[in-house]
Amino acid sequence: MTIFDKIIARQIPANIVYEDDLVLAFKDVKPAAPTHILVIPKKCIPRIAEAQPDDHKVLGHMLLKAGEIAKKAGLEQSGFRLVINNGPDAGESVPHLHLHIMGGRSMAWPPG
Ligand code: DGP
Repeated sequence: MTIFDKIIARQIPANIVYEDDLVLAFKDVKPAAPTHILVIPKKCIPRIAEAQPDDHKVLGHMLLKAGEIAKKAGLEQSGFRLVINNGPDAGESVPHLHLHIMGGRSMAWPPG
Protein backbone atom coordinates (compact mmCIF):
# COMPACT_ATOMS: atom_id res chain seq x y z
CA MET A 1 0.00 0.00 0.00
CA THR A 2 1.51 3.36 -1.01
CA ILE A 3 1.16 6.61 0.91
CA PHE A 4 -1.44 7.66 -1.69
CA ASP A 5 -3.52 4.52 -1.09
CA LYS A 6 -3.47 5.49 2.59
CA ILE A 7 -4.74 8.97 1.71
CA ILE A 8 -7.54 7.43 -0.38
CA ALA A 9 -8.44 5.15 2.56
CA ARG A 10 -8.30 8.15 4.95
CA GLN A 11 -5.63 6.37 6.99
CA ILE A 12 -3.47 9.49 6.79
CA PRO A 13 -4.73 13.05 6.44
CA ALA A 14 -4.50 15.21 3.34
CA ASN A 15 -5.93 18.52 2.24
CA ILE A 16 -8.43 17.13 -0.27
CA VAL A 17 -9.74 19.56 -2.89
CA TYR A 18 -11.74 17.20 -5.12
CA GLU A 19 -13.04 13.63 -5.07
CA ASP A 20 -15.28 11.46 -7.21
CA ASP A 21 -15.63 7.75 -7.99
CA LEU A 22 -12.46 7.63 -10.08
CA VAL A 23 -10.03 10.22 -8.75
CA LEU A 24 -8.88 12.11 -5.69
CA ALA A 25 -7.11 15.49 -5.70
CA PHE A 26 -5.22 16.94 -2.74
CA LYS A 27 -2.58 19.55 -2.00
CA ASP A 28 1.03 18.40 -2.31
CA VAL A 29 2.69 18.21 1.12
CA LYS A 30 5.92 19.68 -0.32
CA PRO A 31 4.60 22.39 -2.65
CA ALA A 32 6.97 23.46 -5.42
CA ALA A 33 4.67 26.30 -6.49
CA PRO A 34 2.11 28.51 -4.73
CA THR A 35 -0.59 26.14 -6.02
CA HIS A 36 0.52 22.50 -6.14
CA ILE A 37 -2.19 19.86 -6.28
CA LEU A 38 -1.92 16.15 -7.06
CA VAL A 39 -4.62 14.28 -8.97
CA ILE A 40 -4.50 10.51 -8.50
CA PRO A 41 -6.61 7.62 -9.75
CA LYS A 42 -8.32 5.68 -6.98
CA LYS A 43 -7.22 2.54 -8.81
CA CYS A 44 -3.50 2.01 -8.20
CA ILE A 45 -1.78 2.36 -11.56
CA PRO A 46 1.92 2.50 -10.50
CA ARG A 47 3.03 4.86 -13.27
CA ILE A 48 1.88 6.02 -16.69
CA ALA A 49 4.12 3.53 -18.52
CA GLU A 50 2.21 0.72 -16.78
CA ALA A 51 -1.26 1.99 -17.64
CA GLN A 52 -3.34 -0.42 -19.71
CA PRO A 53 -5.80 0.16 -22.55
CA ASP A 54 -8.65 -0.40 -20.07
CA ASP A 55 -7.39 2.61 -18.08
CA HIS A 56 -8.22 5.09 -20.85
CA LYS A 57 -11.37 6.30 -19.08
CA VAL A 58 -9.65 7.14 -15.80
CA LEU A 59 -6.64 8.68 -17.59
CA GLY A 60 -8.86 11.00 -19.62
CA HIS A 61 -10.87 11.78 -16.52
CA MET A 62 -7.71 12.81 -14.66
CA LEU A 63 -6.88 15.35 -17.37
CA LEU A 64 -10.39 16.76 -17.56
CA LYS A 65 -10.57 17.13 -13.79
CA ALA A 66 -7.08 18.66 -13.65
CA GLY A 67 -8.27 21.43 -15.97
CA GLU A 68 -11.37 22.02 -13.86
CA ILE A 69 -9.41 22.00 -10.59
CA ALA A 70 -6.83 24.43 -12.00
CA LYS A 71 -9.61 26.78 -13.10
CA LYS A 72 -11.28 26.53 -9.70
CA ALA A 73 -7.91 27.36 -8.11
CA GLY A 74 -7.86 30.58 -10.14
CA LEU A 75 -5.08 29.56 -12.52
CA GLU A 76 -6.92 29.87 -15.84
CA GLN A 77 -5.64 33.34 -16.75
CA SER A 78 -2.11 33.13 -15.33
CA GLY A 79 -1.53 29.56 -16.53
CA PHE A 80 -0.43 26.33 -14.95
CA ARG A 81 1.65 23.25 -15.64
CA LEU A 82 0.62 19.57 -15.55
CA VAL A 83 3.45 17.11 -14.82
CA ILE A 84 3.70 13.33 -14.59
CA ASN A 85 7.04 11.96 -13.41
CA ASN A 86 7.72 8.41 -14.60
CA GLY A 87 10.71 6.54 -13.19
CA PRO A 88 14.03 7.50 -11.58
CA ASP A 89 15.33 10.03 -14.10
CA ALA A 90 12.10 11.99 -13.81
CA GLY A 91 12.21 11.95 -9.99
CA GLU A 92 9.17 9.75 -9.43
CA SER A 93 9.00 9.12 -5.69
CA VAL A 94 5.58 7.52 -5.10
CA PRO A 95 4.67 4.44 -7.19
CA HIS A 96 1.03 5.42 -7.59
CA LEU A 97 0.28 7.49 -10.71
CA HIS A 98 -0.13 11.19 -9.90
CA LEU A 99 -0.62 14.26 -12.03
CA HIS A 100 0.91 17.44 -10.60
CA ILE A 101 -1.03 20.69 -11.13
CA MET A 102 1.37 23.56 -10.52
CA GLY A 103 0.74 27.25 -10.83
CA GLY A 104 0.90 30.65 -9.21
CA ARG A 105 4.41 31.50 -10.40
CA SER A 106 6.31 31.78 -13.65
CA MET A 107 8.07 28.53 -14.63
CA ALA A 108 11.16 27.80 -16.66
CA TRP A 109 11.27 25.54 -19.71
CA PRO A 110 12.77 23.02 -20.10
CA PRO A 111 12.39 21.83 -16.49
CA GLY A 112 15.59 20.95 -14.61
P1 DGP B 1 6.80 12.66 -7.64
O1 DGP B 1 8.16 13.20 -7.41
O2 DGP B 1 6.27 13.01 -9.03
O3 DGP B 1 6.69 11.18 -7.34
O4 DGP B 1 5.86 13.44 -6.63
C1 DGP B 1 5.40 12.94 -5.43
C2 DGP B 1 4.80 14.10 -4.67
O5 DGP B 1 4.02 13.58 -3.62
C3 DGP B 1 5.83 15.05 -4.06
O6 DGP B 1 5.70 16.34 -4.66
C4 DGP B 1 5.45 15.11 -2.58
C5 DGP B 1 4.09 14.47 -2.55
N1 DGP B 1 3.83 13.70 -1.37
C6 DGP B 1 4.58 12.66 -0.89
N2 DGP B 1 4.04 12.17 0.23
C7 DGP B 1 2.92 12.89 0.46
C8 DGP B 1 1.92 12.84 1.49
O7 DGP B 1 1.95 12.04 2.40
N3 DGP B 1 0.92 13.76 1.40
C9 DGP B 1 0.85 14.68 0.38
N4 DGP B 1 -0.20 15.53 0.40
N5 DGP B 1 1.76 14.74 -0.61
C10 DGP B 1 2.78 13.86 -0.55
